[in-house]
Amino acid sequence: MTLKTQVGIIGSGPAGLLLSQLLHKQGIDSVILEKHSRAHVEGRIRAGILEQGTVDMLDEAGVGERLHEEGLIHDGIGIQFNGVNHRIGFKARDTGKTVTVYGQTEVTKDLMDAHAARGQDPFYEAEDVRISGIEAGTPTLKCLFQGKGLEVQCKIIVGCDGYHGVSRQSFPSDVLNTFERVYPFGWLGVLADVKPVSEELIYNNHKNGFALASQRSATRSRYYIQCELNESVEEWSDDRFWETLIHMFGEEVGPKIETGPSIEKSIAPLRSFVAEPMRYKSLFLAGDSAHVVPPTGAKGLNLAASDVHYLTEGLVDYFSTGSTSGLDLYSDRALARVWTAIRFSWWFTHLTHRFPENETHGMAYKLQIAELEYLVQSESAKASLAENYVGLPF
Ligand code: RFL
Ligand code: PHB
Repeated sequence: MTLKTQVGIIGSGPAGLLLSQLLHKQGIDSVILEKHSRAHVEGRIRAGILEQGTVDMLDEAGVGERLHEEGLIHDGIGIQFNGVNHRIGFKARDTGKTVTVYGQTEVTKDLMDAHAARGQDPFYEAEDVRISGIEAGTPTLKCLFQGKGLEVQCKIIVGCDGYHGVSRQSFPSDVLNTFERVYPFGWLGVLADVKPVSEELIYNNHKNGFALASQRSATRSRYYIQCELNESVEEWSDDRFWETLIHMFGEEVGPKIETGPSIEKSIAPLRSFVAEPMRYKSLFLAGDSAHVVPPTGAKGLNLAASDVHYLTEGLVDYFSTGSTSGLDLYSDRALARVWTAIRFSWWFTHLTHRFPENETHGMAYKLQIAELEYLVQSESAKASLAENYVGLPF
C-alpha cells in the first residue's frame, strides 16, 4: 500500500502524538508509524510532571479536559538532606507558574484517544521502519504493516522515535555531533496504590543515595531510589523496597510512608545526551530521539513538548506560505532550550545523588551538603531552582 501525506512521523510517544495532533488542528496531514502496540506504549510508566507550557500545548491540541479534571497542581517541592525536609515554593518566587502532576501514560492515552476519534490511529506495530529519499528530495517511509509492505510518501519526516530509534541513525555520520554522559547508577521505580506520603514531591539526598517521593493521584504513589546499574528488579522484593525507602526518608518522613503491593517496578539508567543538529534536509528530530536528560529535573517529556512547539510553528509556516524560515531556525531554537534543561538536570542530579567519588563522606559529599544548605537558605538560589523546575519560557 502507498500513502501520501505532508508529514511522516516515526514513533507514537508524546512527541509524535502531540505533533500530529497540533498539525491536524492546523489542517496539516500526518501519518504516524509506531513499532509497538497501543497497549505497550500506554503501559510504559514514565514521566509524571508537566510544565505549564506543556499543559498549554495539550490544551491547544484539544486534549486538556481530563488533565484539568484529574491533574494535581503543585506550587512547590521538598528538598530533603541530613534527614530534614525543606520546602521550595514556586509561585512566591515571581515565576507565577506551577507544575501539574499527570502521568505520561495519561497524556499518551488522551492523545491516542484523540487520534482514534478522528479516525487516524497511528499504524501500530509497524515493523522495520526505514527512511529513504532524503538526499533526493523525495522523503519516504517504508515498513512492514500486518505482513504487507507500506510506503508513505511525505514532504517532511519527523523522527519522534526515542533514544533507540532509527531516525538519528539515518543522519550522515559527518553531519551529527553527539554529547553523552552515562551516570554510574540508575533509578529503581515503584508504582503503588497507596496515599502519597506528602502533598508535594520530595527529592531526598540520603547518605546511601538519592530517593524521590512522587505521585500520580491522591491514591497512587510513585517512588524511586538510586540503584546500581547491574541490579535487577528481581532482587528487589516489595518488602525490601519499602524497607529501604522508609529508612532513606528518615525519622520525619519515613514512618508516614504507606506501603502496599507494587503495580509496576522498573529500573531506568540515567544519561545526559544531545545530538546536534536536530535537522538534516527534510528529516527532523524531536524529543528523546535527539536528547535525553536524567529524570531528576522532570524535563524529558517537557523538552519533547517544547521541540514540538518550535517544529509546529515552522511546519505551519512552511505549509501555509512556503516559507522555510521557521524550519531553518528549528534546530537552533530547540537546542538552545534543550541545553538549559541538560544543564539543570545535570546540576540537580549531581546535587542529590551518591556518586562513587563522594560515597565516603569526603570532600565531594561535604560540598554537596554545603550547596544544599545554601540552596535552602538563599532566596536567589531557591528562585533559580524554581524558575528552572517550572520550565523556562519557550
Ligand atoms: P518516547 O516516549 O521514547 O517515544 C518514542 C516512540 O517511538 C517508538 N519507536 C519506533 N517506532 C517505529 N519505528 C522504530 N524504529 C521505533 N523506535 C522507537 C517507540 O516505541 C515509542 O513509542 O519518546 P518521546 O515521544 O520523545 O518522549 C520522551 C519522553 O518519553 C521522555 O523524555 C520522558 O519519559 C522522560 N521522563 C520524564 N520526563 C518529564 O518531563 N518529567 C518526568 O517527570 C519524567 N520522569 C522520565 C521520567 C523517564 C523515565 N524513564 C523510564 C527513562 C521518569 C523515568 C523513570
Ligand atoms: C515521576 O513521578 O515519575 C517523576 C517525578 C519527578 C521527577 C521524575 C519522575 O523528577
